[in-house]
Amino acid sequence: MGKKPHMVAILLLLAIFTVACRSSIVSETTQESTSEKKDVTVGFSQLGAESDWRAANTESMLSALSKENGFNLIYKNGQQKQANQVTALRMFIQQEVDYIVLAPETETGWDFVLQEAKDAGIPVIIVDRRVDVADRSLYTCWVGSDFELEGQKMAAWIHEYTRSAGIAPEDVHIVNIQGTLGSSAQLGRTRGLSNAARDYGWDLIAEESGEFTEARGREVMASFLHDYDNINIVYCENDNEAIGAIDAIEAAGKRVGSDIQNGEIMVVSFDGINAQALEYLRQGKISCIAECNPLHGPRVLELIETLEAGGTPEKYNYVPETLFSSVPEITSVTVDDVTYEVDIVS
Ligand code: GZL
Ligand code: ZN
Repeated sequence: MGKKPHMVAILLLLAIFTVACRSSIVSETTQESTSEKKDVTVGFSQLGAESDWRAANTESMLSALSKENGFNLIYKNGQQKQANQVTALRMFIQQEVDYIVLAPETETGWDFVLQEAKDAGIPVIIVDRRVDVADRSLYTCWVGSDFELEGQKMAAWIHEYTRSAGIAPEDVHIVNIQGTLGSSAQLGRTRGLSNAARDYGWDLIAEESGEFTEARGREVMASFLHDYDNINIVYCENDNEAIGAIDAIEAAGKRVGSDIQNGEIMVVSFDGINAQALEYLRQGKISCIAECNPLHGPRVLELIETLEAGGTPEKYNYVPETLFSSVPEITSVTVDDVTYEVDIVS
């Protein structure tokens, strides 16, 4: 009898040991299979290479969707042409990628190709600018900036500045060097300014697209200076345009700065990526920059990981952004009863 209990104990221990080993073997094999997890194939269509913002965005996306992170990335650059992006998306569909990531040049014209992606069962993630499609189920989710809020914050900053400087609204003479017409960044920033000009009674003299580039920004500013002699604020819808505009203003023998009362022309801008623009901000040549964060790579990685795990990400994922300014007196702005801090740089 004495023998029996020991035997039972030994058998029991043996059984426990066997189960433990099996589970560790099982976890190793599942461990192994996860390490051999099939790479996720992503087709990424970037709109172009027009600005420093775009370069930083591309860099962020490519380093996030890397081989080390388990991705097989097919990257196509559309060279500022939607037709090239549509061709790229059709190629991704043909190659049966697992996901399509699209940074669209402009908002419209995507319904047919996104329907083809949906019919092929390929989820589409939109990055940065928006797509304006009749059926929003054609894309799984979007990550980017609230462009109209960027414009509203900048307009609120201009209102704070001109009011505290004692400049009457009718003496605020603004020109807008717009971004690529039809892009979400242009539509939102333009709306933010034009609605504020209407509400505050500013003189919004003219608006024309500078295509988010330095060269066009310079040309558009030169033509504005040729046609109008009362400009005192230049609203540039990105930093590259602002750099070109400052060149044109100084070439015309005028000064840029915040001292509007003494004939300086104030320049404000968007992005906050370009080193030259940040240097101009410190020097006071640019008075305020609304941050537009380009680092969407990690955010897209997280969205894909959520989808891979069978989760449902938020449909619209906005990134938080601030204002940078070299004018110390204005430390915050309020838009629709929400107050936003201003980062004062010196
Ligand atoms: C904004 C982005 C814009 C940047 C420009 O998210 O789409 O395009 O503001 C870029 O610099 O060219
Ligand atoms: Zn003339």
